[in-house]
Amino acid sequence: MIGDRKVLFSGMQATGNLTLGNYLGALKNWVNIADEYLTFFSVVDLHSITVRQDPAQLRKQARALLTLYIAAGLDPEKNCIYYQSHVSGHAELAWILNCFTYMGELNRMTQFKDKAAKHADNINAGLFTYPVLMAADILLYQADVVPVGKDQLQHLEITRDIAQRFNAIYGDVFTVPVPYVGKAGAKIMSLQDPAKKMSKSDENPNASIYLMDDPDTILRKFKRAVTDSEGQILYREEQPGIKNLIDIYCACAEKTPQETEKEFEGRGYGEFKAAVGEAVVSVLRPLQEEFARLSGEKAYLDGIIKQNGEKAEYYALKTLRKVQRKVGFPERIR
Ligand code: ATP
Ligand code: LTN
Repeated sequence: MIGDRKVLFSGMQATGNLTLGNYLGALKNWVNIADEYLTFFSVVDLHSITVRQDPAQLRKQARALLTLYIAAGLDPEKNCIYYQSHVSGHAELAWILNCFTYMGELNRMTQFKDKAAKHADNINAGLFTYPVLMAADILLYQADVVPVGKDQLQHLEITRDIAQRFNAIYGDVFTVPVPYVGKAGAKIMSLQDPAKKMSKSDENPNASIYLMDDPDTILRKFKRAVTDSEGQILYREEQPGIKNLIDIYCACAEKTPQETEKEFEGRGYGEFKAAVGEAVVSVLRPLQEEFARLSGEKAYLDGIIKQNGEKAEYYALKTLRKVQRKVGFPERIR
């Protein structure tokens, strides 16, 4: 809480091209619930460098991501949209929280295990302590609610543990946050392997729909999506490919799985896949148009970046100073 307002924090890494999974699992929910909260939406570029990045590319992607937050419908006058690296409190609090987090806890994180396996040549300490930086992001703003996709729930759990541990020693310093997972689209799966989540780092471009894909590409990828030979459009675990397509359709067309089953009863996969493709195209088209328009507004975006960076810093410092005092760092003499 800040004053009498509940706080919402979330972020995304500026790595690679965003997928439909990122949009339906995270960004779309942010837009839906933002009005109820004092919000902070960060482009978490500090997290991005846990995996090796090309500097020019990272800068470009971070700017594109920030632009996309706005294009998706987050008004930057009302929502604090900013770069994590512009607020040094994230790294400072992360250091302190590192000293309240156990190796054993971090060892259990499945994202670490997955990423370590994927980047066996660069298993750096930042990759290992990634969840602590994420905890710092959230706790720095006294966030009550953190909208994320299902894959991030374990990180939310460790954030809560760290906050509670710290509070138990020093009194009520941090708000203990709860995750918010949207109803539809919480876990969009790969179009080529419905057992795997759709991921921006997937090597097979046909596995993911990218937010900037053109309509033909989107329709083609859905046409090629891996399904089964059951031939019925039913929402059940035995048909993971079709279930995933129903999830996507429901999230884009604002329908329930039951309504979708009924709508496509007796119709073939080809027809259904085309309908899913069309639903996705209609959701992405306005987003792409707004993104293109905003990208040309350089001065406007620069103003937002400066203004919101300062706003974030203001709130971040409040918590940081309190934490520094609590752990026993000397008072600052001005
Ligand atoms: P990477 O593939 O590089 O690990 P990612 O695609 O998982 O990245 P993140 O930046 O780690 O993307 O995640 C941003 C947000 O999108 C998080 O809230 C995450 O839960 C959500 N998200 C990512 N992939 C999916 C998905 N397939 N379905 C639903 N939500 C997702
Ligand atoms: N780890 C998250 C990105 C992230 C985040 C956060 C999400 C970094 N800090 C704070 C919510 C709140 C991911 O999506 N991979």
